[in-house]
Order: sequence, then structure tokens, then C-alpha cells
Amino acid sequence: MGVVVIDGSTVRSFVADEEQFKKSVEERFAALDLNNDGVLSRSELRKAFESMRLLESHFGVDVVTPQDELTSLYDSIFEKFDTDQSGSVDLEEFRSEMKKIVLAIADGLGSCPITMALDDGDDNFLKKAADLEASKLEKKAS
Ligand SMILES: [Ca+2]
Repeated sequence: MGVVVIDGSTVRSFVADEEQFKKSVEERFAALDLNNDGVLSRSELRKAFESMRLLESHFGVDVVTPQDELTSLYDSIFEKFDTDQSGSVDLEEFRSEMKKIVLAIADGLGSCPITMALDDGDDNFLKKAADLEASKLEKKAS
């Protein structure tokens, strides 16, 4: 268990670093594409959000959401991602929606830093953003 401190600008600079963001999204996409068919199905995308815990937990604080409410929430998320309504989400669709979501998180954080508790081995976008910020600060300090 580790702790990171991030704010909106941490998250925003993570997205602004196109190469880093693209790489993170591609890694995430590949990890989520469980049957390796190059697209994310409804259930694959749901697993994605379950693993990112963007919905069930609010910055590390567990919020209990009824199961049927979650299902309709995940359905509406899927419709959002699947912009061409093909019934699956491709890498392009995934990347553009993730960008919007991460930027929305950044707006939500504003300039108010939050502390996030992370499980060991946690690999989520906010942690990546924090890592990137930390590496920049190290460079500045050295
Ligand atoms: Ca798939």
C-alpha cells in the first residue's frame, strides 16, 4: 500500500504528454482485451471500469452502489465509448473517451490536491499521472 498526492494539474499534464498517455492507453487496452480480438466487448469494458474502480470508489473511499444501478451505469458508459455503435469499442474509441474521462477527473480535482491510497501493484491512470509528476520533480531537483 502506497500513497500518492495528485491534483488537477498533475492529471492534466499526464494527458498533455501525448506519447506517455497513448502508451498507457494502449497498454491498458491490450490488458483489457481478454480474448485478443482487438476490440473491447461490453463485458470487457465493464471489467475495465471495475478494475479502475472509478465508479465504486470515490478516491479510495468505497461507496456502495446497488448492483442494478451499476449495470445501467456500465451500459451507459459502453454506449458512450462505442461512438459508431458497432457493439464493440476499438482502440481509437477507447483512447478518445479515456482522455475525456481523465480530463473530467482533472477538472473535478481542480487545484485541490488529494491523497490516494493505492494497493501494491495498482496500475491505474491516476497513479501513472502521479508517477510522471514525481519523475519530473526529480529531474528538476537534480
Ligand atoms: Ca475483446
